[in-house]
Amino acid sequence: MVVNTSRSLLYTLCREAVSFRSELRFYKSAFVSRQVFHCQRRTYSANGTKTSLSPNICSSLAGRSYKELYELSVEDPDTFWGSIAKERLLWNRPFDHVNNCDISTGRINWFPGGQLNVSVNCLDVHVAKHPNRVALVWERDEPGTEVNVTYRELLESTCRLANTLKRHGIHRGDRVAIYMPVSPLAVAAMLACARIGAVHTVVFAGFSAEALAGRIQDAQCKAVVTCNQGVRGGRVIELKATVDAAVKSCPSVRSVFVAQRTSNRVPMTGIDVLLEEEMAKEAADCSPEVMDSEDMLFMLYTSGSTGQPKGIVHTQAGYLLYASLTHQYVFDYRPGDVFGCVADIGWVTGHSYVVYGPLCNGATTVLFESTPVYPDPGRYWETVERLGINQFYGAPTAIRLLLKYEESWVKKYDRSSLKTLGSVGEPINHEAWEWFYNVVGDGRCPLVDTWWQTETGGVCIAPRPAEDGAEIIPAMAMRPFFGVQPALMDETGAAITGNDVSGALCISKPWPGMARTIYGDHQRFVDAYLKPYPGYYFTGDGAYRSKDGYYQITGRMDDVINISGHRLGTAEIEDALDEHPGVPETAVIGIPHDIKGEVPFAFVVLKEDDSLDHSVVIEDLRGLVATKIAKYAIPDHFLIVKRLPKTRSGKIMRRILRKVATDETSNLGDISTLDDPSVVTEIMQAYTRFKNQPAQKR
Ligand code: 7RM
Repeated sequence: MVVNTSRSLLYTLCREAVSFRSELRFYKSAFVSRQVFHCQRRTYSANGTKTSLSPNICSSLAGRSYKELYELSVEDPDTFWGSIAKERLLWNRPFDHVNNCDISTGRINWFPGGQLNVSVNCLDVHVAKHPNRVALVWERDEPGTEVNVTYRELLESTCRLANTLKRHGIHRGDRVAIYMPVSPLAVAAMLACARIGAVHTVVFAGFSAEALAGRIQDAQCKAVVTCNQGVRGGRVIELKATVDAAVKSCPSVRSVFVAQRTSNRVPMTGIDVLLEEEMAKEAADCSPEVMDSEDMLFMLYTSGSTGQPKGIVHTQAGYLLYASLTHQYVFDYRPGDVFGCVADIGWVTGHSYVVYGPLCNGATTVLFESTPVYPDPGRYWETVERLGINQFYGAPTAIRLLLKYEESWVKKYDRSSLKTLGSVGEPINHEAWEWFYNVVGDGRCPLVDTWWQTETGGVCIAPRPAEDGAEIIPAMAMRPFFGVQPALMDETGAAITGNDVSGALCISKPWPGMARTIYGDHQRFVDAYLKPYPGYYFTGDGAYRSKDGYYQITGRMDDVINISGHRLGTAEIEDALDEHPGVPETAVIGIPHDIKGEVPFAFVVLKEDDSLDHSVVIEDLRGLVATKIAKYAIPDHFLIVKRLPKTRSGKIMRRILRKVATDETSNLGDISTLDDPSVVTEIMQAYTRFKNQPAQKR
C-alpha cells in the first residue's frame, strides 16, 4: 500500500473533493471517487500507564468497559444518558423524558421537563464542597503574573456581575455580547448570563467592529460586556474603541459594561458602565433563574459557506452534560488536575473546555491570555512547569509554529506534570503529531486528536475513551465518543458500509451536545445540516474509515477554510472584497500553508479602467478585509485576473483556481462544463507572471 505521510497529499486528496458552492451532488461524487491513503507508522497506548476508564461515569453504570458503555450509549441512549444526567447534574426538577428528538425536522430535545441552572452546576455545587479550590488560573500575558480565583471567589463575582446586569435591565432570554479576552471577568460574564437566564454570545476579541456589529444586530443584543483594552503578546488592543465603533450601528444595545484590564483611561460614552465599580455595589449572591433544559444557554457565531455567519444555538442541560462528560473522558481528567486548554473563549473550544466542561467537573482550569511565542517560543512549556498543568490542549497551528524552533525551548522546562496532550481545530499532520508526542510529551503522554465542531458542542471523535492499553494511531481522531454514531455517505446519499472507505461524515443519531438551531433561522439549520442526508446530521467534513474501523478526518467538503484553526467561509472574504468599487468580482480559495494550515488566496477581477494602480487596489482590499472581518482573514495572495472560470450556469469553478494556485495544473480534471475553456490558459499565465514577481509585490 502506498504510504505517504505528507500533509499535502492528504490535503490534495480532500481538496479534490471540494465543490462548486452548494452543488452537493457534484462534490459527493468527486469526493467519494478518491481514495485517501491511510498512514500508519507506529501506534501508542491510549491510556498510558493509567487504568482504563475513570471509574465513576455514574453509579448505575459502574464497572463497564468502554466497549460496553459505547454499545449501551448507542443501543439504549435513554438508559445511558438518563442515568448519567440524573447523577451528574443538579436538577431543580427532574426531567420527564431523556430525549424527544426528530432529526429530520430538527426538533432536538434532551431532558424535556427538567429544570436546572448551569451556573449552579458550575459553581454552587463545588462551593458547597470545596469553596477554596482554585477554579481559574488566569495565565496573564506577562509570564509569572498569574492570578488564582477560587470557586467561592468566582461564584461571588458571577453573582455581582449577574446583579449588575439585572440592575441595568437585562432579563431572562435577553442576549448579551461578550467581547473580551480570556479573563476571569469574561468567565464570570458568561456564567452571570447563565445565572439570570440571559443568552451570551461571545465574539472573539480579534474581530473587527463591523463583524462585531453584524453579530450584535443578528442577535439583537441588549448589552455588550468588554474591557477598556486587551493585552496580548506584549501589545495593547483597543477593545473599547472597537465596541464604540460597532454599537453606533446597533440600536438594540442599551448598555456597554467596561472592565479595566489596563490602567489606561479610554473615552466613555453615555451608555457605558464601569463594570468593576458597579459590581462592588452589588450583593455577592444572586438567586439563580430556574431554566428549562431546552432554554438557550448561548449562541456562538461560526462560518458556513455563505457570507453570513450563523448563530449556532446551544441549550442548557444537554450541552453541559456533554461538555463535562467529554472533558473527563477524552482527556482523562482526574480530580485535582490542572486542565490547560489554551484556546480563546471566543471559539467553541474555549466554551466547552476552558469554561463549561472543566467547571462542571470542579476542575482547575487555565485561562491563557498570551501567545505561543511571547516572550519566546518556550512560553507554553514554561507555563506548564510553573502551573503544573496536567492536560495540555492546543491547536496544530501552534505546534507547527513551535517545532521550527530549537528543541531546547521545550526541554529546558519540566513537563513531568503532563499526563495527556490534546489537539483540536484542524487535521494535525504527522510531523506536528510526532513532535508534540515525542518532544513535548517525552513519548509518555497519550496525545488525543479530537474532532468536533461548534455545532457538535463537544468532542465527537477522539482516541479516548478506549479500553485499557488500546492503541492510538498518530494523527487520527479514531473512536466515536459515547452516543456518537458516525456514518460515511456516498454520492447517492447512502451510508457506506464496511471499512477502508471514504465519504461524507455524518452522525446518525442525535446526541445531547448537538446544536439545536441557527438563531432566527431554523430553516437554514435544517438545510445546512439535516437535509443533505435525510435522517443524519451532516458535518461538512469528509472522513476515511480505516481497515480497523477508525476515523480519520480529511477536511471540509464545502467552501469553508481553516486559518490557524479558525473557521472562515471564503464567501465572507469575497463579500468584503466585493465592496471595492473597482472590483466587480472575486473568488477566494484556501491553499495549504506550513504553519497556519490554510491561507486564503484571492483571485480578483478589476473593472476595465487603466487608471487603477494594482498595488493600491490590493492595499485597499487588504484594508477592507481587516475592517469587515478581522486581520487574520486577509488573503496571503492576491492575483488579478481578467475573468474567473465559470460554468455555463454561471458558477465559479473553484477546483480550477485551487489547481492553479497549488501548481497542480497537469491534471485539471473535467473542464467540459466551463463556459469558455480558454479562461484556464489566461489564468495560468497570470499565475506564472505573479509567481515570477518578487514575493513582496504579490
Ligand atoms: C472545535 C472546532 C470545526 C471544523 C471541523 C473540521 C475542523 C476540528 C479537527 C478538525 C480535523 C480535527 N470547531 N476540525 N477539529 N479537522 N481534525 N481534530 O474547531 O467549528 O471552529 O471548526 O474544524 O473541519 O468541521 S469549529
